[in-house]
Amino acid sequence: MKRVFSGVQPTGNIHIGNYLGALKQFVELQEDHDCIYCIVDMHSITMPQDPKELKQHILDVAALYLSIGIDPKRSIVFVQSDVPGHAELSWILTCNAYTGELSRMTQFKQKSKDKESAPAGLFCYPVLMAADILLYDTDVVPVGNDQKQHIELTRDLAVRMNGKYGNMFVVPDGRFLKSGARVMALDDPTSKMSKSAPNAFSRISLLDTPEKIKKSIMKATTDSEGEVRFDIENKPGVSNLLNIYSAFSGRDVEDIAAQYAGSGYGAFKKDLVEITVDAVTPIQQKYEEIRQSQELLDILKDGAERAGAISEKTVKRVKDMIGFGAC
Ligand code: ATP
Ligand code: LTN
Repeated sequence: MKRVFSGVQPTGNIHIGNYLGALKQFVELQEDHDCIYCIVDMHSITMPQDPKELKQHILDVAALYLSIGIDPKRSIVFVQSDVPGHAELSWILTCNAYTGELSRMTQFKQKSKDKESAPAGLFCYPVLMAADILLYDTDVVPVGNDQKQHIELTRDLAVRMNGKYGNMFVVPDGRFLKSGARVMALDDPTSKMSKSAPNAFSRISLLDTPEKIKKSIMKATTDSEGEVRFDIENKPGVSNLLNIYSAFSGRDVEDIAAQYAGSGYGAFKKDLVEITVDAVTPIQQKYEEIRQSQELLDILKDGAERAGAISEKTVKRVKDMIGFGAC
């Protein structure tokens, strides 16, 4: 079976962009892949985090993983900092990455702009991500479209190391979904829906109440034309809502647009509220059951042990190949 690896940062409420762009795939892939899902707390400290909140957010993401349908018997679920191999491999890869390629990463450019000085960890973020992936001999990495550049860098690093030292790493492929791969902010459909945007109505979190979901969708930016039509260029707001509708319902955007022809945005938005609430309600019910449970902690402990055993072998192989250590 092919190996799948992916991760989510514990930086706040997971939104429908994270879900439709990445997490939904995590569940589907379990059917015929050997899956490892990580909560990447080491990535999250590239931006300031409150220690108490960070701990809670780690458990929030873990509980959400299980609530959306990740099965800890089939897949490994663990926290990045519980497995030392991530930091070890990251350093080795850092010494083989170029500052030029890292400074071209758009995420770094975006997150460091307007800052007088950015943490070096933010600059090295994609190298740590490459370490996560290469540590598990990963074949497939399901992520949102915004991570394409980081996957390319991971592949470049794997090929570079293989060329330098012999067959060291599996070269992974990204897996991106068509609909939902990039969910845009509800208040500004030209930027992606984000956990960290100041306006809470710009996103729909998986744990939002029906009232909050309703308000966010009804307030969502559209245009004055009044016609439900998919046209990203001229109608980015409506097209984003169509995309979300399509991803939740499994229906084609054209088919949905045809259903609302001539009826304005009201009915379309009202139905989208219902579809979204129906999609998140079972997730929220499962979340309530598991979030405070001992079972959640046991699953993460077991996951760290299983991930640790796999990663130790890779770290040993890599260290041997580059000539590290005395014994
Ligand atoms: P932030 O927006 O605060 O930078 P984030 O929402 O990107 O955080 P991550 O934990 O970095 O959160 O991402 C988790 C997964 O969700 C990644 O695979 C990422 O590609 C995907 N993702 C994030 N935002 C979106 C979005 N708006 N649309 C689709 N996928 C997304
Ligand atoms: N950078 C990713 C999170 C992430 C990740 C990974 C995703 C860290 N390590 C390894 C896939 C594989 C993001 O989603 N922003």
